[in-house]
Amino acid sequence: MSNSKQLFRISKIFGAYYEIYSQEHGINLATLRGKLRLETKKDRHPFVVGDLVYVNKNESSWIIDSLVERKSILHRKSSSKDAHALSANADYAVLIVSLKEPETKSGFIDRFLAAVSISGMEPILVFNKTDLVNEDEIISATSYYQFLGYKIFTVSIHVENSILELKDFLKGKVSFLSGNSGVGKSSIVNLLTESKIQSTQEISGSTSKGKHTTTNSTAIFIPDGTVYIDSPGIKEWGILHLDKDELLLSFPELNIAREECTSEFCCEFGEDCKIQEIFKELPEERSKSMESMLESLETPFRTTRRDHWNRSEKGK
Ligand SMILES: Nc1nc2c(ncn2[C@@H]2O[C@H](COP(=O)(O)OP(=O)(O)O)[C@@H](O)[C@H]2O)c(=O)[nH]1
Ligand SMILES: [Mg+2]
Repeated sequence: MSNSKQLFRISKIFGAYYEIYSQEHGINLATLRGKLRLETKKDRHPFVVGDLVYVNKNESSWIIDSLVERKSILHRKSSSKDAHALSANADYAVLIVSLKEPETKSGFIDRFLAAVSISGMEPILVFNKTDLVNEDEIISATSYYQFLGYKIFTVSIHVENSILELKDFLKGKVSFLSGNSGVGKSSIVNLLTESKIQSTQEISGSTSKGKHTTTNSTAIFIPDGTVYIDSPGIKEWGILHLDKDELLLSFPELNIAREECTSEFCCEFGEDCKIQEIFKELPEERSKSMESMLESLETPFRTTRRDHWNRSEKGK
């Protein structure tokens, strides 16, 4: 009797069921081993989409036995009740940004970059809809992020082959894809996966199995080994899981000042603080972002906003 453990990746989570994938066995449904289920009673979803797990086959059913240590995990947290792990083990956290219709605000980008900075993933910014703006507008939206050292792509679904460079870059890697609604994420996922079934693939939260879904991320597997983890539209990147120091360090500009700072445990942000000095020199949009995020940390509940996740949690 073969009882050897097989390595799978979690591709979807719904209720007590996990959709798991391996190249050898394809997509299967699995449940948790009883003991694991007891250990994790409080936290109903001990696993996150992207997790690698060892799974046993018990007659005809797959039972998840254990979790492989994560190399990265991305969270967002807008309030004590609204906190989610979005994806684990991705190499890249990709934000699809729209240059126009709708224009993604830099405050949103900066929150994303802050959340990703403690995830173990490399942030990638994809500026979409280049066809709707001129060259100067593209440069003005992207150049500062490029200057800070972030990996940037500029694409349009209407410019033939413009996503090939991105596709090539993501090849063989695990990428978490996000963006606020309307930016063109589904269109880009379709081009990356060369399929038109993306929008129909999304699991509806109203099925009995979908009812207890706490994460709607879905992994998509390409035969060449590339993995895309698609997320539902995210309205706000809550950064309450960061402490103040992590937030400051998430700004490469301030990070430099922080390194030069001699009073290692201060961070009071006082009068003759080096960080404060650099802070004054930040471009207006960046300093607004930081101020807004610092304010979120100080008065966390003022910024709480109901969004997609909250709604899907209702009626439990
Ligand atoms: N002009 C232009 N429209 C785009 C582009 N990418 C997506 N769109 C349009 O933007 C709208 C939203 O796209 P969709 O992929 O559904 O965005 P999602 O909400 O992020 O998944 C659709 O009408 C798309 O046709 C682009 O590069 N240029
Ligand atoms: Mg979409």
